[in-house]
Amino acid sequence: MAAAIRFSRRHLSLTGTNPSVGTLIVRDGVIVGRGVTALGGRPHAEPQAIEEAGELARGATAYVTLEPCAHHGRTPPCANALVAAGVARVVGAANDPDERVSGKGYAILRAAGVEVTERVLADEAADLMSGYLVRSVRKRPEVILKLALSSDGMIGKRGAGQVSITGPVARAQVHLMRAECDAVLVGVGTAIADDPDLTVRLSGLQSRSPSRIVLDPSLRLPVSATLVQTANSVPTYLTPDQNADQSRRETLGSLGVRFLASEMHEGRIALPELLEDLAGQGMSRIFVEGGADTARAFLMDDLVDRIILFRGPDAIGSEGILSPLDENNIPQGFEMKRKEHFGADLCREWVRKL
Ligand code: AOF
Ligand code: ZN
Repeated sequence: MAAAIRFSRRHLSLTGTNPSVGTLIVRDGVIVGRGVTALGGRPHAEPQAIEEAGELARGATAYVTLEPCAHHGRTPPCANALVAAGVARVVGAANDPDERVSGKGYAILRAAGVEVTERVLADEAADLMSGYLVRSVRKRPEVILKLALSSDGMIGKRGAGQVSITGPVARAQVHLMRAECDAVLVGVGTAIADDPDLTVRLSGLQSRSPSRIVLDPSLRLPVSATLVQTANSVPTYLTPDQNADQSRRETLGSLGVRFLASEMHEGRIALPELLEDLAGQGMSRIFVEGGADTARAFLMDDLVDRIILFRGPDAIGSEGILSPLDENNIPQGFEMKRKEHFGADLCREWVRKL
């Protein structure tokens, strides 16, 4: 199952609103078929693994990271496909909250005499499907807040633009995290001060840059910003409110920038409504990268599902911008899931229980 879960990671953020599921078919200790949910979400993992296994599936064990589906979508139910292939045993990890499936997939298998073992490494599998699960349960995309803190708890330096707080290994990890999300989101203050790319610049994964969203109700982002200048190659969204300047909007639009209309609430963008729009665009995981005000806004609205803190070894000092959050004031309801060194930096991750 651990191998099936690792395999499922391959298509994370590439399967639309469907989770990226992994299936391994094993016979006499040998993997004879592999499947991962296809790009866009279909076909599902199981039929691909069954096809690869061919006749070898008969009497074999299938490891699936999500309960096999029981509904007739664009493809017949995966539970029926496993039965038809003659699989003797199915080992499942995460349960599926989708009411068309929940419990029904396993019931189809058991009714056909297939031996079923449920919830093997269920938490590990669910962790890789968190976008899908949060979307199902909370009816909005998963919000992942990432902050890089200096040793003295700062996330930047006033007037200094981008300052490097973490080293190259941690930065590569951040790029990988971006690749596994549907969008990266920052506030317009950060977008102006840092002029970031917010892309994935890892060898072999450059095509995995997610969409970029800048919270910018007044369309303050300059046309010369890197985000605007590269909007034709990586989808870039701004969030004008109803008072935003129409001619600016046209100029930005002509450069490929896209827009998500935002409602204002007490002088700030209404985040629940924005997230609803993002869910409507098919997004399941939003990676919030700052700055402090944006992080605070998501935290205050109780809209953060996962917190990732990197701690660098160096201090920034009195010119620093204080982080809204550190290891000692993680909100209630979060559980630490990971503590790992990347070079000289320490990464800790907390997840809010579903
Ligand atoms: C599986 N294997 O690889 C995946 C599953 O719109 P559809 O017909 O593709 O169905 C989407 C639902 O299928 C989704 O909500 C989830 O319950 C399940 N995803 N199931 O057996 C897979 N990706
Ligand atoms: Zn299926």
